[in-house]
Amino acid sequence: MLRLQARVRRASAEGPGELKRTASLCNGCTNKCGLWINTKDGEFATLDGNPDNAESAGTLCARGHGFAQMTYSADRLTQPMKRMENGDFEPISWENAYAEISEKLTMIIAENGPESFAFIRDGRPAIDWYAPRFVAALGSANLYTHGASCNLSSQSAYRATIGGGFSADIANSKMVMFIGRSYADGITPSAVKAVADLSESGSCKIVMVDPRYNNTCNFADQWVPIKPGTDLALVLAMSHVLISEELYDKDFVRDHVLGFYAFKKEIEQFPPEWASEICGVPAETIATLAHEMAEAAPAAVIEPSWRAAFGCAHQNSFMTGRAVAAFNALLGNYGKEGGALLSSSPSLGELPADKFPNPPAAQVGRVGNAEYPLAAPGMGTCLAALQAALDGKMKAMFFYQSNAAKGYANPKVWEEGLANCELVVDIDVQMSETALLADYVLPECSYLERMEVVTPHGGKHNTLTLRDKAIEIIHPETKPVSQIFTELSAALGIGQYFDFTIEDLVEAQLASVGASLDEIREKGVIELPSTFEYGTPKTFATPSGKVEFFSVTVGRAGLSPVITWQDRKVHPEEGEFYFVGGKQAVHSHTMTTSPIT
Ligand SMILES: Nc1nc2c(c(=O)[nH]1)N[C@H]1C(S)=C(S)[C@@H](COP(=O)(O)OP(=O)(O)OC[C@H]3O[C@@H](n4cnc5c(=O)[nH]c(N)nc54)[C@H](O)[C@@H]3O)O[C@H]1N2
Ligand SMILES: Nc1nc2c(c(=O)[nH]1)N[C@H]1C(S)=C(S)[C@@H](COP(=O)(O)OP(=O)(O)OC[C@H]3O[C@@H](n4cnc5c(=O)[nH]c(N)nc54)[C@H](O)[C@@H]3O)O[C@H]1N2
Ligand code: SF4
Ligand SMILES: [Mo]
Repeated sequence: MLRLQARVRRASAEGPGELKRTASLCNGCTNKCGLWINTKDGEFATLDGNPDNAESAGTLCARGHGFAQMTYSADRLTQPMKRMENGDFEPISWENAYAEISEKLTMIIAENGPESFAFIRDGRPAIDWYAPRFVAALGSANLYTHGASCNLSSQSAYRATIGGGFSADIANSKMVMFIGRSYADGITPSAVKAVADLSESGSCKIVMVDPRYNNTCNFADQWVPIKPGTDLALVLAMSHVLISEELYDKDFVRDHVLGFYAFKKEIEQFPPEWASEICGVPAETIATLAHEMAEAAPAAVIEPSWRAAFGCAHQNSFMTGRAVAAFNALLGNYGKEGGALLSSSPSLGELPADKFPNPPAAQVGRVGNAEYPLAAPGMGTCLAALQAALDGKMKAMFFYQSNAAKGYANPKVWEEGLANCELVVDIDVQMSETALLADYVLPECSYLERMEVVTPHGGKHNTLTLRDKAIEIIHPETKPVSQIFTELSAALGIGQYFDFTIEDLVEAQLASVGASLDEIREKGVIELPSTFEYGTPKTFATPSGKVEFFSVTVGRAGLSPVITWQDRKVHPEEGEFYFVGGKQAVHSHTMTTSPIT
């Protein structure tokens, strides 16, 4: 665990000396909240939320404040480490680490093909730029996020049903239903503020569907306790009410839905009384919720949720995601004020090909694509890579900023899979459980000590944000991700794809949209032209261009093409309990909780 409190070394924010501020993004979790890092005499002093950041709007959570201190933590990795035959780790120079890793990886790929190498990471800006390039330059397509332990199922379901993700326009909603999503526990600070403001305004009915009374229930008008893993029954029954009582948006369905009649027929068998038996929510409550949502539509929405309820946890998570997307379609709320807004992201322009040549696309498919054809392509399923390792086919695995062996569930199986590999490399800031199973551990400098690629954000505003370097590197043998990939690639003979500094890259990215480094440093954000406007989308990015209540693609993958009931896989025996997982507001996954000695 990164021990933060006792070892804080902060320049006093008060007293003589000027505070210098540097634009950055928090690295305490996936949210990437915008920050100003205040330093004095080269040391971290304080940080402030950046009010110009369109997503976090100046808000930060307690973790964000505390996490900055990790830079000075005594538990940081300070030099590259190599696991010896007896299992102990010993320091190794960067030069030797690069040389040994390169030799082993080159041999593995030569003997077993590029499909025997996989890269798994927590999808964040820098690595999202470097890893695809690195993996492709080696001829592999095996790039995965940690999504299989987060929201791969719901994201894949939204992709199959509406062509991509969506957000809930809660500030303008008259009724919002959260299904297993707690802003105040699985914190997004700006969202906590939004839901608190909404609660105070009294203009919106907030419904919280959760087996436990989570911390966001304090802002809710109604808590709907439900049996874990049965949310699909609730959503199908609410759909049944809308359709059987003709309360759905008929114009939207006529123009934008594929498979409505198949779905209508299918869910005749799923009235509230049926669902009540399964999910434990009284039939009258289900019917009333459906009536109220219809009344408030189109300014009514089921929020997309994130992890626990149907992000990945249950066998029916994918089907639940489809049903949620379909219910929103019945409300006719896509693109509408207070409804469900389709996700979008601005693109940067092309980078000059002479300086930033693109590696050719891999000739082999990604391991797992055949077995899991519905997995969102930007994520893939790392469980397929693990299975290949267990089967002896995946020989080399790289991890970046992700602790699979502790946090992705089934740690013993990960341990077994990694033990089967001939080469495991982990890039981390501390000796995580995955690092402990690696052959080489490469220490990154902390996020205060590095500049990273520019990050585009979409939504109502199109913006670019920057994580800039706020302080000099403290431990001289730690390096930023950009430098690690440039140097490792050179050792691997693929250096031509990384022959630039991070400053070159950031400047080229900014130039591609007519912006400059000085400009983004001044506000920490650059506003790009916005294309957002309310209104029903003309088309959805699905094969039919419609919201697919019936999907040929899903049918081909061996699942029911029409959205229907599917049970959770495991049920407690008599005398056993359901296991419900959830975030704690003060912790970030394993990185603040796992005991490392
Ligand atoms: N029981 C349970 N399991 C869960 C969850 C849960 O709620 N309960 N949540 C799930 C979810 S939603 C997710 S997204 C996953 C997340 O799972 P992971 O992606 O594994 O995230 P963490 O556990 O936070 O591990 C992040 C790792 O990155 C390292 N790190 C921190 N800063 C840096 C840096 O600057 N550079 C580098 N290179 N490394 C850094 C940390 O030391 C840590 O080892 O966990 C999932 N697992
Ligand atoms: N404090 C903190 N905040 C974080 C993170 C963190 O590590 N720590 N990580 C970030 C990340 S990566 C993510 S993915 C998000 C996750 O954000 P959330 O998805 O909101 O987080 P969870 O806490 O995993 O789950 C939310 C709620 O789902 C409930 N739940 C569990 N099972 C079920 C079920 O079957 N049905 C229903 N209806 N409810 C259920 C739990 O009781 C919990 O209150 O949080 C982000 N914010
Ligand atoms: S939610 Fe908290 S920990 Fe996560 S990025 Fe924002 S401030 Fe950092
Ligand atoms: Mo997550």
